[in-house]
This record gives sequence, C-alpha cells and structure tokens, in this order.
Amino acid sequence: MEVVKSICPFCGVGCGVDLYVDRSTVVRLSPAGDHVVSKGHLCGKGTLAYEPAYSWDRLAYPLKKVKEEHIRISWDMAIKEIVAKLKEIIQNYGSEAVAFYGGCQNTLEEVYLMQKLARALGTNNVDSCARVCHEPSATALKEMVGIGASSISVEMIPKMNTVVIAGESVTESHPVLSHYLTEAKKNGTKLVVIDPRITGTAKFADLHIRLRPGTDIALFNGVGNYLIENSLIDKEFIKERVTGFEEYVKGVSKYTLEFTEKVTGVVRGDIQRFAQLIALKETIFSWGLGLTQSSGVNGVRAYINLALLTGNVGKRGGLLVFRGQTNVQGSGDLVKPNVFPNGPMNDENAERLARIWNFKPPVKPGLPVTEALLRDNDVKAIVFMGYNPVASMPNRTKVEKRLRNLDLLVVIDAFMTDTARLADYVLPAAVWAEKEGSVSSLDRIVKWRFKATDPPGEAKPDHEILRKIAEEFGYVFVDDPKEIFEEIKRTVPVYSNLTLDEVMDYSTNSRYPSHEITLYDEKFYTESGKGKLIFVQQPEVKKEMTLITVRNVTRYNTDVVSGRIPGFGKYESPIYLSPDDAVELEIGDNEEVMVASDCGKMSFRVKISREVQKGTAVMYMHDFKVNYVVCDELDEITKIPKYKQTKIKIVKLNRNDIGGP
Ligand SMILES: Nc1nc2c(c(=O)[nH]1)N[C@H]1C(S)=C(S)[C@@H](COP(=O)(O)OP(=O)(O)OC[C@H]3O[C@@H](n4cnc5c(=O)[nH]c(N)nc54)[C@H](O)[C@@H]3O)O[C@H]1N2
Ligand SMILES: Nc1nc2c(c(=O)[nH]1)N[C@H]1C(S)=C(S)[C@@H](COP(=O)(O)OP(=O)(O)OC[C@H]3O[C@@H](n4cnc5c(=O)[nH]c(N)nc54)[C@H](O)[C@@H]3O)O[C@H]1N2
Ligand code: SF4
Ligand SMILES: [Mo]
Repeated sequence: MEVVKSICPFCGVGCGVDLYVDRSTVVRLSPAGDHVVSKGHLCGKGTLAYEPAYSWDRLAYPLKKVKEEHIRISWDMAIKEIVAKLKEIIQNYGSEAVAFYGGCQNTLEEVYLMQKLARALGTNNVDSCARVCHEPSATALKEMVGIGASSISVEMIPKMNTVVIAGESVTESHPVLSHYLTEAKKNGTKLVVIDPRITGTAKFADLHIRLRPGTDIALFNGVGNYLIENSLIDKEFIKERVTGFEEYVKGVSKYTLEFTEKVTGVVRGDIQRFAQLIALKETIFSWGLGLTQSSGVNGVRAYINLALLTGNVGKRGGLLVFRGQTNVQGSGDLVKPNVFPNGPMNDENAERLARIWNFKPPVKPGLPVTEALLRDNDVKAIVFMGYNPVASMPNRTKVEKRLRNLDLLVVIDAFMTDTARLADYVLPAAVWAEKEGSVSSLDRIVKWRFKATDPPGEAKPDHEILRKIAEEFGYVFVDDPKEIFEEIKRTVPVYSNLTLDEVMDYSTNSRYPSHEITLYDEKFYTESGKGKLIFVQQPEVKKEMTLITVRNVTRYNTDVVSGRIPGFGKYESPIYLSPDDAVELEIGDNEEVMVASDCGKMSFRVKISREVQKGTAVMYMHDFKVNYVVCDELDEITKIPKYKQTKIKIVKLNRNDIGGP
C-alpha cells in the first residue's frame, strides 16, 4: 500500500494526514505523526476527511441546465458554450459584467489561476470567502503592522505568559490547536477568552470576559486607557516603534472603567485583570470571527492597538489570526478585487504583471463578492469555484433572487450545492486528495498536498478547468501545479522566498522554519517601518435581541462536505436562548418559535442554554435556514457581513400554527 502525504481539507490549522492508497482508492487516513503543526493529532472531521470524496452523489460530468433540469454534456461543449456566452456578455456590457468568486478550499495555484483568468478577460471582479471571514483582519494588519497575516506561529502558544483569544472558539473551529492551549496551561500560561458565550475554550480560561456582543471596541479602548493611566504601557517600544500615540491617548480618555463597564457589561475588576495580564511580556493576541463579523475592521484595529501599546509584537509576543478555511490565507493574499497579487492596484504593478502574463490587467478596482451579490451593480455573469454563497451569504432570499437574474451562472464544485442548483452550467471538480498543490495555513506555512487518487468520472482539478477556459479565449496558461507555483513565486512578493522543496517538506516535517515564526522583531513592514496606533470609537449598540451565528465542531460551513461524512449528517439548528429570556418570553425548551429579522423570518425549535447570554440568541451557521434571517448589513470599509449582529424578534408559535401535535 502506498502512503501519500497530504493536508486535511477543512480548516486553516492545516493538519498533516497520511493517506493509505490501495489500487487508486484511499482506504485509510492516519494523522501524520511527525507533522509540523498537528504532531500526530487530528479532529473528528480530519480523521474522516476522505469519506465525502467517495460519496455516491459526487458530480462526475459537466451539466447544463435545460428547462430547469440539469443534463449531462461533454467537456468540449460545456467550455465552448460558457466561453461563447462570456464573450457575448463582455461584448454587450463590457468586461466588468463578468466576475469570478471563490476558492478557499482550493489550492494556491488554483486561486492564482482564477484571478489571472478574470484579469485576462479585463475585470478585477475577483474575490474569495476570505472577504466574509477575515478581510477586516487583513486590512487592519496591513495598515497597522505591514502584512495582512499572523505575525507569530501557533508553535509559540505554549511559550507565552498570556494568550488572549477574542471571539473565537478553538475547541469548535480549530480543534487541534486545543492541544497547544492545554500545553500552555501546563506551562502556567494565562488564558483570557473574550466571548459573549460560554464556549468550550472559555471553560478552561483563567479569565473569561463575557462582554455584550458588539462591544469589543469599548472594551479594548477601556483597557488601553487603563494601561496608560496606570503606566502599564511599554513606553520605550512606543517611542521607538509606534506612531499615533498622542491621538490614541486623547481618543481613549473617555473610556474610563465606569464607562467601559456600562457599555460592555464587564465588571471593572475583570477589565483591570485583563489589562494586567497583557501588560506582561510574551503575550499573544489572537482572534476570530467574533471580532470581524460584529465590529468589522474597527474591532480588529482596537485590538491590535493593545498589542502595540504593550510592546507585544515581534520578539516578545504576536498577533495570531484564526483564519478559517484550508487555504484562506492564500486566497486572501492572492485574490482581491482592489489589490493585485503583486501589490497595490496601479499602472506600475499592472505593467509588471504584463511582463509575466503577456497581457495587462485592468487597474480599476472590481467588486467584492458581497457587493456583487447584495448591492445593486451591473454584473451579468458569475463563475463560482468551490463556493456555496446561496447558503453562506446573508439575506438568502436576496442572494437567490440575484443569482436567478444573472445572464450566466457557472458553478465549479464537487457536489450539487444549493448554488449549483441555480447554475446554467455545473462543472465537476476534483477535490483535495485527487490533485496536487499547496495551501497557506493560518500561521503562514505553505504546505504541499500530493495526489493520492483519481477524481470520479470526468471530474477535473480546477486548475485544469480554468486553463481550458483560458485556452478557449486564446490564452496560454500553464497547468502543472508545480509550474504555477514557480509563476506565483515570480509574481507575488510574499511568496517569492519559498522553494518547492521546502513547501513539500512541510507536509511531513516536524520543525517550523525559523523564518516563519515571528515577524516584526526589528521593524514593521509599514511604509514608515513603524507600527501605527489607530483610535476608533465604539458605535452605539442597540438594545434589541441579537442573533449570533457560530460553528459546531462536527460540521463544516454549509454542510456540503462534512454532511457527507457518515454519522456527521445535516440537521436543523435550534435557536439557543438564555434561561432568563426564555422565562421572559414564556417559551419552554423544544417549543417552536418564529424568528423574524428585517430581511426574513423562519421557524426554529428553542433550546434553553446557560451558555447563552441574556439578550442574545445563538444558532449554528451550518443550517440552510439560518441565512434567511441573518441580514446583509456590511462593514463600511471591508464589506464583510455582520453575521453576528442581526437584530431579531422572537414570537412563540401556537403549536396548531405549525401543524404540530
Ligand atoms: N468545526 C468547524 N470548524 C471550522 C469551520 C466550521 O464551519 N466548522 N469553519 C472554518 C471557518 S470558514 C472559519 S472563518 C473559522 C471561524 O472560527 P471562529 O472564529 O471560531 O467562528 P465562530 O464560531 O463563527 O465565532 C467565534 C466566536 O465569536 C463569538 N462572538 C460572537 N459575537 C461576538 C462579539 O461581539 N464579540 C466577541 N468577542 N465574540 C463574539 C461567538 O460566540 C463564537 O464563540 O472556523 C473554521 N473552522
Ligand atoms: N450566518 C453565517 N453565515 C456565514 C458565516 C457565519 O459565521 N454565520 N461564516 C461565513 C464564513 S467565515 C465563510 S468562510 C463562509 C463559507 O461559505 P462557503 O465557502 O460557501 O461554504 P463551504 O461549505 O465551505 O463551501 C465550499 C464549497 O467548495 C466545494 N469544494 C471543496 N473542495 C473543492 C475543490 O477542490 N474544488 C472545487 N471547485 N470545489 C470544492 C465544496 O463542495 C463546497 O460546496 O460562510 C460564511 N457564512
Ligand atoms: S483541526 Fe482543522 S485541519 Fe486539523 S484535522 Fe481538524 S479540521 Fe482538519
Ligand atoms: Mo471563514
């Protein structure tokens, strides 16, 4: 039996797996014992990650919609017809009527080709799901410290004095990293969790700051003010390495303990203790969607300010973003509508790209995926690659209507998703173990996946599909992932130092590369070389019931893949309410309620949970019904949906209303 080295296809931790292959079939999967990050561990999803590939309902042939039904057609016909339609749309409405979105489950090489193809057709309408998880993190990091990524690796977690986890549930979303937290606890590291819910991670924290949702900015400003007033800041670090201190001091002065306590609901003793713990050197500031999908870019800015004030970036600590999908760091680095893969979107960089690509990309910024689907615009054709926005975007009713109104919808996926069902053409994709290529994990390590098995029927790797479309347009694209990798190195500065050997080695190696561990020891990569404090105000928080949507450890995003692991099946999410709210609303456990927001309403079953805070309701984002009620307010700057800030009303349903017993 052959053993093929690969990386788990689910989350951004990027655990190493050994695939046991017999006659071109994966028969077993084991954790890679010596792997650099996972060190012989896997979570439940990872252990069974090969199962969905063998699901009976894999897409195996190209499909075309004829009179509301998908029928099988040949690859030649599919590519010819799609390209003819794209050409017609471009001729009638211009290149900006075309868009390419998706790719966080894809390899770096594939997302690179996707944005290159879009730009060859004359549009910057390219984006990925990185938009909806950590675009605020990438933006704030870039402007404040220089690079839109984690500054430290997970390996450093157990070596710290303090680890702060804001708005992230490690035990659910990045389960294998729990091992680093337990090791840290053994070493005496203090763990601070900032979350309105009692999460699995909060349960073993030394300090759980259970704030009101959406008030993180006030909390961080209050802590900043307390640090300054009590001389707990690192004055030397600030003087030598940081700008914007005066404005920051002025800005946070109104965030007294009293004011902060009132806005956040956190008692002052906890605010003080939090400040004292981060004033220690060797602190990691880590975060997840609780910041980005509630407070947007300003939430992340307010948080990074604390790391700069305490001198905890560089040798003495760092910033760790709990990125979501297997290659979301890579997609975020390469696929943006307003940035080229080689840097800012300007004529100079376009010329540089033209020397490598043999065509010059347009310099007008394109549309983020959220704006293309949720705001008025002139896009007429969209190609989605490894993306299921009908289920994953907010305001599902609006998204469905938008996609039905397109002139052309193409979906490249391994399964008939809710989005694919609406598509004019569905192209069958090979999945992770059926192709090779690299992914960029949450702490910036780029790791190679080797091919273990063949895709079913006529399914093809996305890089091959993109190359075929490009070819039909008359462009010659390289197709071999190793060659694409070399082109990425020549094109993208942050990837230029990698070597293929090294990247292939990280699928097996037990050692972190020394240059990957910490950034900013000497200087920041901003224009001035200094870190930049940016003061931001806490916006007003409305008092209505707030719906928060979160993750469950056995389910993955829209359930398309994890729902095909035997035993991990799909199920409807209840709405979790606090005991206090249940009493107030006179709702008992398991009763059916109508949940209504400004954009939709749906019925859900109630579960009463002490883990939920009064005034909030919690649902799992995996359920197809959830995004009918989650509304599409976007962060002003980064256009991420506020998935964790939907205001709702809950009405008890008379059992007769729903036809129950
Ligand atoms: N099992 C599993 N793992 C996954 C995924 C999955 O679907 N399933 N998806 C992957 C993806 S794409 C991503 S992006 C990551 C996401 O991983 P996480 O960032 O952990 O995502 P969530 O569970 O959505 O939200 C995190 C926490 O934010 C808290 N929160 C809500 N509102 C606020 C607030 O106002 N302030 C603060 N401080 N916290 C708040 C919630 O209570 C929740 O515990 O997970 C990845 N890993
Ligand atoms: N209410 C609410 N909604 C949310 C969130 C939330 O917290 N709350 N979180 C948001 C976040 S952070 C994210 S990242 C999104 C995730 O949203 P999506 O990215 O839409 O969700 P996935 O289920 O991961 O869909 C990925 C698709 O890629 C396909 N796929 C897998 N591998 C391959 C491959 O190699 N090639 C191709 N072509 N296809 C492949 C899978 O079959 C699947 O259909 O959801 C967002 N939606
Ligand atoms: S922690 Fe993430 S990468 Fe690791 S096995 Fe689980 S889902 Fe896969
Ligand atoms: Mo995500």
